[in-house]
Amino acid sequence: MVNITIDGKKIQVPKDYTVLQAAREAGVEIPTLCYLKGINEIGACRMCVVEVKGARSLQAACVYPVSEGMEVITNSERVRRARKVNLELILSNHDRSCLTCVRSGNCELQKLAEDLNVKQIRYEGENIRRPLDDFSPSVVRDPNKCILCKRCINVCRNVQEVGVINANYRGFKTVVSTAFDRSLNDVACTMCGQCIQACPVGALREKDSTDIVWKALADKNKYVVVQTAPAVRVALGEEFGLPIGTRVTGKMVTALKMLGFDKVFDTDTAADLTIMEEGTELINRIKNGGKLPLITSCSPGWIKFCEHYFPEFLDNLSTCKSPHEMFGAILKTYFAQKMGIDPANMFVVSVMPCTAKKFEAQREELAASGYPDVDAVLTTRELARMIKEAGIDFVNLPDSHFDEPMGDATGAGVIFGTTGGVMEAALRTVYEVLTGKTLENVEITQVRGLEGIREAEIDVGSMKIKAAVAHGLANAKKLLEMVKNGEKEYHFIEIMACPGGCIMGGGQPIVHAKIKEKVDVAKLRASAIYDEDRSLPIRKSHENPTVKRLYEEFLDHPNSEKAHHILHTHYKK
Ligand code: HC0
Ligand code: SF4
Repeated sequence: MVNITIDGKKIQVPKDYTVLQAAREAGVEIPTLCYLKGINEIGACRMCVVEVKGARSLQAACVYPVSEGMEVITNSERVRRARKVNLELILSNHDRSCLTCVRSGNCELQKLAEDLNVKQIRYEGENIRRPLDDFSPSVVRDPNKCILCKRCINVCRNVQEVGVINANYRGFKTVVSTAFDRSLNDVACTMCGQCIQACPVGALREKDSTDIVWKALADKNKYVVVQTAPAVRVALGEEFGLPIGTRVTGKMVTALKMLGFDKVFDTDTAADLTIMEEGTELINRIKNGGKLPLITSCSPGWIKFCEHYFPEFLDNLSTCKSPHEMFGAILKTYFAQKMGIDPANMFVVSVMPCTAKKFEAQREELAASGYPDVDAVLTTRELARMIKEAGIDFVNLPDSHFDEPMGDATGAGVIFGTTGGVMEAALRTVYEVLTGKTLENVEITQVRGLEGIREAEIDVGSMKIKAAVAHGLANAKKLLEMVKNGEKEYHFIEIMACPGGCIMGGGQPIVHAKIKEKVDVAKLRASAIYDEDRSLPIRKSHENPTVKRLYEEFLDHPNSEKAHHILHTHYKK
């Protein structure tokens, strides 16, 4: 421990602390912009400058280490002036079309300008106009709004270990871009959207699909169906000021009905269907000497990562489509027949916490009826924008239920939304199928938690299933390397591209860096997911009445020829 003084306040802090950490512990507020705890601590924006007695120049608190006897001043005339000049310089070279920016109201730069009382910009930058990169189906990059904080670069490189974006050129010409300034669509980007989550401003955002959804809703010839992913219901409320981890399932359904969707369904139902198909696939691969480990295939960011970086594992992927794609395929076949609707006139919208799902929906492999299984994907944020645009008072809405005849979902389906959930849901079913016994305690806690890689051995009758879970692509890479080297052997692996799983997807509400520093967003959203599981009367996928009826009336049995045709696919090298 060392003794330091901040603004006259004497405190003791660990000797490996930075001045910023010490100040925040002492309750002293220092503004930050490029700082993102644990991810981007590079002192680039110089918004956190402070005076350190004895040091000639001002120091960036986020990188300056504490030392015994240090005296720090965070709020002098000199400090305030320097911060303001730095901020004005950043603003002088920033596209300030704030009124029409998707991040207006949730922009860290805008907030800082307000907090630092910036009322004019005394400098006029050269303002080089750069082209927008909107060729990716998932992520739009606007270099004119970029403030070069490098948070996106570090998330992509260190958390996802993809590293497709970097700082190109030098000095005033510096731009965050890809190698040779190609589009994100033309490099090995996984479309995970974690860079959007890290961006403090509007330089990175999702490709907007609200217009095509409004258009479909207005088209009298279209039967427009919407489904909502497990993770959306525990985060959508944040867009309307509700606390992180608030469950808004019933309000969300009401809002979707008010927006004019003909049917509102739950992707959780299809998650249960996925468990039937994927659980059967696992049992078959184990019994018949098939390719192991079986690896989950529901996270499209992970699939794209596998295609680019680990093609040798493509045959390990489950052939199951992801749940929302399965649902789309069922809607345009079974449901369309049942309702007497031509699938050509059906428009399926998925509301997802994910940007990669926009890319997935466009994949040619995923069109069982001859039409795309899913026509449009909205992120959680885009749905919130549509609700606001329609003038709906979301917070005060009453609850509604998902529509029949596909309205049943189980707790197993909802836990898909957090890391470890697919594994737990699968094990709940596989255990009962293989042993013929009832699983008394459905909560398989060995696979829960937020450790990057988790392992479990589950007794199922006469055999043990060796399982592993990884979330975040750096962890996925680590796990796959171990499997490749023969260091580890498993029957079943769950991989989710985003750290925390879908609850922390690239399409979820964006939480300010300062809040992320104080609260564990993933933990709060995950516990809401587990609460929802506990609140449901059925918690095992194979007990879902809608799924049972689907097999009786249409699919025959899990992994049947028909199920293979409609619900499965194959990702090729
Ligand atoms: Fe997920 Fe899904 S759980 S990928 O994480 O499997 O995006 O929430 O909708 O499809 O169900 C995302 C979340 C889904 C799918 C489901 C799966
Ligand atoms: Fe990197 Fe993911 Fe952003 Fe692509 S979407 S640039 S992989 S963080």
